Amino acid sequence: MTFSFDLKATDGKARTGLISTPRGEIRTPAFMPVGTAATVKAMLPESVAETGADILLGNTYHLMLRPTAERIDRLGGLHKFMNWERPILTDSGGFQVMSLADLRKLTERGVTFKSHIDGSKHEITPERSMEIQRLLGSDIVMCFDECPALPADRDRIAESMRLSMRWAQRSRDAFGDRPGHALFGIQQGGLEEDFRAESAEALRAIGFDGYAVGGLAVGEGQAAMFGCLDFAADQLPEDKPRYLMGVGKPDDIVGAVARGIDMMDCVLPSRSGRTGQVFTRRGVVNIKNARHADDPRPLDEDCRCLACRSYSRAYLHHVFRSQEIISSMLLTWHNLTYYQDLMQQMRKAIAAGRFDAWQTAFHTSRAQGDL
Ligand code: PRF
Ligand code: ZN
Repeated sequence: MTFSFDLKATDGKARTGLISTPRGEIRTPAFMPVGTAATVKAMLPESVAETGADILLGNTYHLMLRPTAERIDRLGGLHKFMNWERPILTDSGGFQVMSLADLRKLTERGVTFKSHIDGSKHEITPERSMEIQRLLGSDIVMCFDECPALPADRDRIAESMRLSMRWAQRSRDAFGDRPGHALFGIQQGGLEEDFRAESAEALRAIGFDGYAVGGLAVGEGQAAMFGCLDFAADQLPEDKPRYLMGVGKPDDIVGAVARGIDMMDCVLPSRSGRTGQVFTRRGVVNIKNARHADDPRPLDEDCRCLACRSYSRAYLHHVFRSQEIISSMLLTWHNLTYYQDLMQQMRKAIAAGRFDAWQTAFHTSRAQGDL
C-alpha cells in the first residue's frame, strides 16, 4: 500500500479530503498534536486517539539527542516505542535547532550546534535528517530547511529560501524511494510573493508527496500571515496535501483552512493545558481565575471530553491551583478534544458546501466571550 491523497470536496478555497497511509487514514483538514519527546505531554496515546487525532507530530531534534534515533530504531521504531500505531509526521530538525540549541553554525553543508540538554556537539545535514527520520520510522518525513526569523530584509530571505531549496533537492535525493512513506517539501520566502512563487516552483520541479508552508507564524502577526497565505497556498499543487507548520490558535486554524490549508500542528492546545488556558466554543477561559472556584458547571457544556463530562470548573480550578498532575491531564484532554472537534466541524461544513456560514457562526459564538 502506498501514500495517497484524495481530495473529496472544496468550498471556496477550503478543502476536505483523505490521506491514506499503510498505518491508517488521515482526515483533512487535520490537526496534529505535538509529541515532541515521544509523548504528547500528560496524555496516554489511547486518550490522544480518543480525542479524534489521526496523526501525531514528532521531532528529529529532540529524539536525536535523547534517546537517539539509533536507540529508537533498535527498539523497533518510534510507533512501537511510544505505543502509537497510527501515522506520525516528523519535523526535520532545523527549525528546532534555531529556536533551542546553543552555538549554532549554519553552512551550505548543514547546521552544527550544541545540545540544549548536555552541551554535546551535533550536526544535522539534509542527508542526516533523512537518515534520522528513517530510523524513527516516520510516515511523513519533512525536508531539511532553514526558517529565518521575521522581520528580515529581502536579501536575507531570498538567500535563506534558496539554501532551503538546495537542501530540498538533497533531502529528496537522500530520501530515495520508500513506498508507503511520504516526503514533504517546505516552501519558504518570508512574506514576499515573488520568493514564495520561486520556492513553490523549485519544490514542484523536484516533486514531493505533499507541500508545507514554512516560515510563517514567526512573529509577523495574523493579518500578515493570512495576507501571505492568500497567495502562498495557491502556489502549491492542488492535488497534494498542504501543511501549514506550527499553527496555531483556533482562529488561525480556521483562517488557514479558509485559504486552502489541509494540515496543521501546534503545541498550543497541549501546552495551554498545562498552563491553565482552556479553549472553548465561547472563547478562552483561564481556569486559574478565582471566579471558577465555586462554579459547578463544566468547562464547555457542549464538549464530549472526559474533563467536561465528569468534572466541574470548581474541581479543575482546585487541581490546577494545587498543581495536581491530573490538572494537566484533564485540561490537555479537553483542549485536544476541542481542536479535533473544530477540525471535524470544518470537514463536515466543507463537505456540505456551507463553510462560509460555519465560519460566521464560529466567530459569533466566540464573540460572546468568556462565560
Ligand atoms: N520549518 C520547519 N519546521 C517548522 C517551521 C518551518 O518553517 C515552522 C514555522 N512556523 C514551524 N515548524 N522545518
Ligand atoms: Zn471538554
